[in-house]
Amino acid sequence: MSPTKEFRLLALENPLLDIQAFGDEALLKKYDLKANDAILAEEKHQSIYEDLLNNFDAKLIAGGAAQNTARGAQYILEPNSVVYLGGAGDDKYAAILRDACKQAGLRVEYRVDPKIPTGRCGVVITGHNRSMVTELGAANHYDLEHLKRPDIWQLVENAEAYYVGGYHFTVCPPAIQELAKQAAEHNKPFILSLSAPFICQFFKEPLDASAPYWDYVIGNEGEAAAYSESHGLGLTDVKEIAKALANLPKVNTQRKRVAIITQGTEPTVVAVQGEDEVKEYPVHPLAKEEINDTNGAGDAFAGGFCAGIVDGKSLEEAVDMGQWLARLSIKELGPSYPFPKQTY
Ligand code: 26A
Repeated sequence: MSPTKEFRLLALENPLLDIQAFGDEALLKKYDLKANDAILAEEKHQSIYEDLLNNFDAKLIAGGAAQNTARGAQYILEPNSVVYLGGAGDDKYAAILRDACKQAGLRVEYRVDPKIPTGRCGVVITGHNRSMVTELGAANHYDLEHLKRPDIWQLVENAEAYYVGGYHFTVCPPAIQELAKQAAEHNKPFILSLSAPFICQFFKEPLDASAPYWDYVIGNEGEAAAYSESHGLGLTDVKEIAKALANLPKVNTQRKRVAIITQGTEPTVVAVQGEDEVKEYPVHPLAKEEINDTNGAGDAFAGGFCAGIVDGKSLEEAVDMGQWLARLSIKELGPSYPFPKQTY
């Protein structure tokens, strides 16, 4: 890939503002939340945002999983390397997001819906866990029309790699398929994150429709387990699940699929299509007292990994870049990266 070209990586998903606070068991119980999960808000969750802001000293932090990844990749790559697409409102929260992305040097092209509020994600931190409750708002209205707008489509055609956050399966699967096909037709890498167990369980159909296009599929141990269960694989071993993912049928036969499964502090598992051996890469150690919170750690891993792939690094080095960026993000509050910038 050409290092002088601009906006080589194009990412798509749901821009959200995180309303993040340190909470406790009682708060999780009040809203019927698991300690480590990501869900869409239901009626019973409606008051959590005000509750976090008023009673738990919540902070407003730029979020949206793939937007975090896009900021992360841009953190490592040359200026003007990454462009991010998604739906937002025209309000205070959108302004905060735009500002954070601008500071990170990330170009955003939002589909703006002035009538609908920007999406928000309540994040409850307890220990090393994070529980997320999302109200998608304007992010839920992203559409194919925006993707196909001539100026946006030009960015799509210009890009040399695509990253899609699996959370977007709840929003606009046709847009995901368009990017997937574009990647396969032009032999560009298509990178997908499984994002959350509920995507594997309840959005199986659009997920499976995109699977033949995955050149890289990234997930964590919980998502791998949910994938195995919802697809009747009968596998519980993470290495075996990674192997199964790597060997699913594939459209672009010029690239072997790679499945990457992170496991928190346990080694990152990497399986390559057609290869018997599944590799394990230990994570970069981090002292307990250096941990701020794990919100966005997986997104940061994906950001570092994408930067490596876009820059033509080896698989091993791309994994190392992912682990490096995840470690940096865990030391920050929320899905953020340290400034002044550190270099890989
Ligand atoms: C559709 N859903 C549920 C979501 C999300 C989401 N990003 C997009 N769509 N639910 C949580 N997040 C984001 O995940 C990040 C941590 O990985 C949060 O905004 C948080 O920044």
